Amino acid sequence: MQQERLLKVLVIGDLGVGKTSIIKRYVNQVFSQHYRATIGVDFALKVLNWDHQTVIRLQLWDIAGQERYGNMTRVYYREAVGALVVFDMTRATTFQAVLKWKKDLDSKVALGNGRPLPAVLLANKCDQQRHGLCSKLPKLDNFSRDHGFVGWYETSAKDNTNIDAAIMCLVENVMAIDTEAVPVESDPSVLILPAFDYNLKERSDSRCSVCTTFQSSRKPHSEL
Ligand SMILES: Nc1nc2c(ncn2[C@@H]2O[C@H](COP(=O)(O)OP(=O)(O)OP(=O)(O)O)[C@@H](O)[C@H]2O)c(=O)[nH]1
Ligand SMILES: [Mg+2]
Repeated sequence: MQQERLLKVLVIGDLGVGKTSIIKRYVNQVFSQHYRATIGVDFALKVLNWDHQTVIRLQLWDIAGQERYGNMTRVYYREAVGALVVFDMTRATTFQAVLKWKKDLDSKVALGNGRPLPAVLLANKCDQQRHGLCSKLPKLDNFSRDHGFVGWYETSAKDNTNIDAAIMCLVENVMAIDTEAVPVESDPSVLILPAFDYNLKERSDSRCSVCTTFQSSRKPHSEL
């Protein structure tokens, strides 16, 4: 029987680095030189026949790079399972912002097992090799490994270079993660109960980590 999986993937990075263009290239096979800043967030869907048993509904969240939407990212990131972090090879400031975006991501969302979301780094606009800092950019192998990216690619939404490869790399990493690792945002208002160990029933004084704040009115587990 076929199963369907919905994967929410974030596309983040500074203003004008090409996030919308990458998504449009990937989903609609089009590119436009015309720049219109994304307002807040936009969405796109791509259906992938992953294998004989699995259809993936890849939901791409195109997050605006403009600073003014920064305080919304916690909401946008919720329940995401992976991210593309994009910078513009022709603008050094957008590369410097990569770590800011990665930090924002890791501080606001994690997988169910607490691990960071798999993220792939995209050095976009590689068709502009002769402009800006492109030629000065070191190979990003060490950088991406040191900062917890699962991989990195030079991409061009304009020339359709490595867009598919980068997204496939991300999806493969997401799919490789244990299916038990249901993504949840680390929300302090959500109480996650540990598995109950019946062998501990006799030890009425033993403290379970989630109960310590309720010590005064604590009931035995059997009454919960
Ligand atoms: N040469 C070249 N231009 C690109 C490429 N990708 C995007 N652009 C151009 O860069 C500009 C910005 O692209 P967008 O995709 O709108 O950038 P964005 O990251 O979505 O920007 P915000 O929505 O403001 O965060 C547009 O003029 C695009 O045509 C690329 O690979 N090569
Ligand atoms: Mg955009």
